[in-house]
Amino acid sequence: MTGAAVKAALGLGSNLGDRAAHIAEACRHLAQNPKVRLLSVSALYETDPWGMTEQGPFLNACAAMETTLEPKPLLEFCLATERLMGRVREERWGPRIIDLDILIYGAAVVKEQHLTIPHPHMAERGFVIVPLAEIWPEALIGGRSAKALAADFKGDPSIRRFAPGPELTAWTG
Ligand code: A4P
Ligand code: MG
Repeated sequence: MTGAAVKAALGLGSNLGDRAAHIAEACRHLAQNPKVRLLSVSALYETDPWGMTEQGPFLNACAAMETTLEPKPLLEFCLATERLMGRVREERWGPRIIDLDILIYGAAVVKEQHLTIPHPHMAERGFVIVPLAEIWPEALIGGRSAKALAADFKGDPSIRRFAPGPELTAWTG
């Protein structure tokens, strides 16, 4: 990876098929992108569906990385990875084999038609904040740290630690 790298965080979610395998595969794609250095991936959390509640539980995780991709190419990469993995877009907030969201990109604030960073509503979503706080506790969201925001979800039964995150060494050396 050459050039100025920015620290960024992605949120990963899956609620169809082998959810853990889908999250691991998405991380492998990230790790294998020459413009990305994957720093860490959180544990997997099983979380009750938010928004559209008539669907199976999610596995959620967060990944921290350094990247020389600008926000738009990073979004393109996320969408391409979702497509490659066979995601079909049906209803908003509906079931999906993989969802990759850009949560934070350095200190950037982006408000474009197809890209909003920081990811909207993340501070209110335990399924985002709890795994993010695990790997990047000092990340700032609306002036508060991920660690401070995660404290609000302590003991929340809708967010359950499920399994360790994927092993990164196989891809990152
Ligand atoms: N988009 C805008 N900003 C971003 C960003 N920062 N990162 C655009 C990624 N994408 C971004 O997303 C629609 C479009 O959002 C993308 O094409 C991109 O241009 P999508 O993934 O196709 O649609 P979606 O995910 O169904 O809708 P939305 O509004 O993004 O939903 P969310 O907020 O991602 O919520 N419950 C649990 N427990 N765990 C979950 O992971 N996820 C959702 C989806 C609902 N309930 C959940 C979970
Ligand atoms: Mg999404």
